[in-house]
Amino acid sequence: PRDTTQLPYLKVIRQGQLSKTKITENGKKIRKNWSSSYGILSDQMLLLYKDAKSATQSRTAASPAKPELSLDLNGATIEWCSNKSSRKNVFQLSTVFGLQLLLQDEDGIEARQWYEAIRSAISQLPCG
Ligand code: I3P
Repeated sequence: PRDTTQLPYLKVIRQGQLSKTKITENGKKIRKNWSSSYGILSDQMLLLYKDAKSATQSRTAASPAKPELSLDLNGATIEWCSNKSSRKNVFQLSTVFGLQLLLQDEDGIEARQWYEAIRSAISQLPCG
């Protein structure tokens, strides 16, 4: 697949595998459903695709592939949480639109790098 960092419409800060589950949607608690995904972090959004292949299949040169989930980072909050899952290296990302996700990676270093990259992106946005 082609290198998504070359795509002109996104400033890609980090990309790679991570696991996710929604826990709250529109302010309502929902049943967990962990799945692996391929994340692309830009300065304003975290895009979550099913896998790396679907992330790089753009419809046209000017429009990116549609993610399963796209999270607006402006005003979002992020925190480590050890009490919301039996999994290790879990952190929670909450958007202003009432969506709460748990994100996780088995590799503690990878998880910390994701956490730090997202935290830093949030802090550089107007409401961060
Ligand atoms: C849930 C599933 C989740 C688990 C969750 C269970 O059961 O096993 O993986 O979350 O735990 O309720 P079900 O498949 O029947 O919905 P973790 O893997 O994050 O621990 P929870 O109820 O303690 O959130």
